[in-house]
Amino acid sequence: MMSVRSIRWAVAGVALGLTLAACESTKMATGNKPDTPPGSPAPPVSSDGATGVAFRFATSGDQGFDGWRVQFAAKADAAGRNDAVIRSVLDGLEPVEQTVQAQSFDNQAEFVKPIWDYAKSAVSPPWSANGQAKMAANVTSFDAIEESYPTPREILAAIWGMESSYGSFIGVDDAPRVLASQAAMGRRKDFNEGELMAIMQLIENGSATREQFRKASYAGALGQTQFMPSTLLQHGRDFDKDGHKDLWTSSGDALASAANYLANSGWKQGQPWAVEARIPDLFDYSLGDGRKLSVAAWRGVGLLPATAPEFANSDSLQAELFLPAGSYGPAFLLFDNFSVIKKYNNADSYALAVGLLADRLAGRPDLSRSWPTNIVMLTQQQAKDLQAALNKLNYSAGAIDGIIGRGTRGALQKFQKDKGLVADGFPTVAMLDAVLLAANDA
Ligand SMILES: [Ca+2]
Repeated sequence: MMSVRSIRWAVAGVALGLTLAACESTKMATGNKPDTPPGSPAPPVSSDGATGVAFRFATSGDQGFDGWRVQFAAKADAAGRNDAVIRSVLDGLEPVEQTVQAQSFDNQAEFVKPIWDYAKSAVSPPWSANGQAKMAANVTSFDAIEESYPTPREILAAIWGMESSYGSFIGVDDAPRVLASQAAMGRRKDFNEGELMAIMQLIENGSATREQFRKASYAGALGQTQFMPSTLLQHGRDFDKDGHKDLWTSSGDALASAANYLANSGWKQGQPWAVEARIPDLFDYSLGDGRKLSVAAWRGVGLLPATAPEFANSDSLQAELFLPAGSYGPAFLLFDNFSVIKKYNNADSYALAVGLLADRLAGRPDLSRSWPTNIVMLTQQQAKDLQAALNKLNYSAGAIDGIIGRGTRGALQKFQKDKGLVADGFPTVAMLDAVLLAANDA
């Protein structure tokens, strides 16, 4: 299954625009109901909500949507949201045509393309050069943000680049409309309603205006760092101190908000996200099964930093061996900060692209090994066939969902090890054939 976070990649020319839904269900704080303006008549009493305001909206032409909207307005009212804000967010909304919205979600490609395709796009020379120019142009902001937050500027700049082409592409959808459409359809209803509540709170507390929410991704992600509304509410910063958390037009606010979010997600200052590793001949690739060992232990089995002077400043740091292309491409020791990037967006492909772009932006050497160009990736159906066959052979690949995650890779590694093959867990077509053959004989 897709995680609750979702991303969309759009590669067009040199521009790699990515919109992110850095979204997490958030328990909404239900503050005190703002006072009724002086001179207003007492609200009518009914069972609709705390103040008993009956919400009426012009019909959207969709009965199901209209019904959901009235109910949700009452819910927001009961949760203490301001009546005028509730109206401003929900009035005039029409549901997004579902085939259109479903297509947008289906087009999220991170599980279809090979993981390194994103990394290759992200670190292309024009893309990196653009990022370095943007870092130079915003050096004062980056200096100040690095004073206050643990995350280095190149990571923030890489996220900025991935999310919005360094602030140049921030989306054209109305966040309330896309979130309401999902909620009304019953898709992740609690999550989408929570995001709508967060929008109302952000408008109430002056962080942002209703108009700003009209510039969002198809998933409701906002501004230059593509925060979901609840993320903005929880982690947003008013860096330029103008009273607003403006992710749309203030790159300082956007970058400081990203820095604060990563800090709150546990970024460890001074630690790398990953370091490329050189694998010795005759290596047991099954060590790349997600286990964490100390840097000293990885050295003990023969790993060396490929281009960096050291893996990390401490041999006792724990790291995981990551083999995105199995034995056919670069290998990495991943540190805890890789998981922190994934809290922004829970896809290995995303975190890898951010990390590699950050390395380029910081002027670190390019990878010592290139990504494979001649490997045919499995289709989703083939991936399902692989999972089913591994399960039949009792290797426990997990759910048959066509997504090659760690479960499938781990199961394939066990199969490879038992057959005396290079146990890199990498699902080539030849490997699929070998597993299918074994499953047929079983
Ligand atoms: Ca501001």
